[in-house]
Amino acid sequence: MLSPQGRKLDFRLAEDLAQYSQIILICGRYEGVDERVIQYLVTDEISIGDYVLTGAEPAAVVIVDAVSRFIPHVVGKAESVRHDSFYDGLLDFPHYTRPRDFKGMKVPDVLLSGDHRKIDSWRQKKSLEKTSRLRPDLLKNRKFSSEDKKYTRGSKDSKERQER
Ligand code: 4GS
Repeated sequence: MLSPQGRKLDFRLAEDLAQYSQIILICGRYEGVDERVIQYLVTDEISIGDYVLTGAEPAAVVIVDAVSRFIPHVVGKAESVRHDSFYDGLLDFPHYTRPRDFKGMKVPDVLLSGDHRKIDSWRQKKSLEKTSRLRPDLLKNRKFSSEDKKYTRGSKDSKERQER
């Protein structure tokens, strides 16, 4: 059942749910669902965030979308799912498409170099920088490689700033 008192949805829960062949999502409206339904029928309560909807249907849509990406072949490349935000504990790196130059804003040269080791290392660096700037909480329990450490200086400061 979808409910604000449930376990908060994140990528881990979405991936877990993708293992089931069937899921029934129960959506309450207004005051919710009769307590006896919850007691006798509901196995899990899931929340999509700390706010109250008038009906849980949009929350069900969110679950269907986030869970189905973990089902093989729903997303064309399994690799994209693995490289998405959160999956390796980091936010996604920036993406670029054509044209190479848009009003003077250029696609970084490294991405056009064809050197895939350099590209991977640039992406890792950008992911770490972005995560440390926007979501330092995600880095709290991370084991950093020595290369990682170069990119995340200042993340402790931004964490402290956020907590204040
Ligand atoms: C949520 C939520 C929710 C609660 C449905 C009041 C109508 C409403 N469901 N995550 N009754 N947040 N449900 O607000 O899942």
